[in-house]
Amino acid sequence: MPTVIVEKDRCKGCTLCVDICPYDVLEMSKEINAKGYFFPFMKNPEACNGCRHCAIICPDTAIQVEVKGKVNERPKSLSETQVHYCPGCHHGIVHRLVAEAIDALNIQDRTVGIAPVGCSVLAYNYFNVDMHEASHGRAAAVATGIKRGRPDLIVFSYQGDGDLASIGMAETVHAANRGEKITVIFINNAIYGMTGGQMAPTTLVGQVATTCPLGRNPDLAGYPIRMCEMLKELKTPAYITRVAVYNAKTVMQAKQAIKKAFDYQVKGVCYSFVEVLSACPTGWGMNPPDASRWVEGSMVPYYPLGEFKTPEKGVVKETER
Ligand SMILES: Cc1ncc(C[n+]2csc(CCOP(=O)(O)OP(=O)(O)O)c2C)c(N)n1
Repeated sequence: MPTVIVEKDRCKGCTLCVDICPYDVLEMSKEINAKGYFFPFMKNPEACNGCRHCAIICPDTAIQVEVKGKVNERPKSLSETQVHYCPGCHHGIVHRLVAEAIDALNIQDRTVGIAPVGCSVLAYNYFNVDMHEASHGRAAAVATGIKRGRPDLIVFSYQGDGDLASIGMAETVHAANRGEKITVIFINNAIYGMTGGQMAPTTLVGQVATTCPLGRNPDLAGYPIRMCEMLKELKTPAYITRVAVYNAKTVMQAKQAIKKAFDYQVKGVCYSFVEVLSACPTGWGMNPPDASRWVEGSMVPYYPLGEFKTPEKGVVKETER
């Protein structure tokens, strides 16, 4: 019988695992862990079929599922350090996917990540690769410098929507247009999370933020910027895609996209951009399962998922540039 193994002191009690389980196997404890959070346990072990959805959705890598003696391994490129993100924040899921891609491509010893300013400012603590901090919005410029100086390295930036699409918009557009051979992971949570939930360029029309308490008004703030749609109009960049991580299926699709974006760089193809629609339960004032549902129900209709540009489709070939 499969077993869900919970590292209870890593858990932040977000309940995403309980919510996602298709067989109602898990329940939250009545006691609290060392950090003061409730944590899941198997209330209904015989119902578990080992689908691993709970482990796939856990933002804190607190869950492993043992199926026929095999356990989902923690990626080598992810450090043991507990992420500081709020319960149910999707940053933790995306960190794991990035680390899994680095492991799968066997590039851990030559990968350099650029951490932004925003909630993921401490990303340098969470990846077992060389990391560089950039000032707010400047990750693309720092990545450009490192990649041009050391073309043998695999360079990625990890940036929020305030960092990448607001203060860093110019750097982003020009790095894409120059076709820098970097991989960009863009976390679109429709808000400035770190600074207290202010309106971002990506905040949806009508969405409440601390700087638009009546909801975003396009007469005053314009419409939310769709980065993939904008960047795909440039001739140069190779791979532009939008994914999400609100359920097991989308997490698996995001995993493929992130791996592809790194693989293109390994193969010498230019600029890859992966936008990940992400939940910010704290900034949105929602519980984590509702925040994940809000990504699906409110963000996806405005920010459709899918590939906008791929090198295979012949939009950019290295020799054409
Ligand atoms: C030059 C500069 N301007 C403004 C700030 C304040 N600031 C810090 S993080 C941030 C926005 C973060 O939002 P986002 O990039 O969307 O990331 P999130 O925190 O949501 O993950 C801002 C405006 C700063 N640190 N430096």
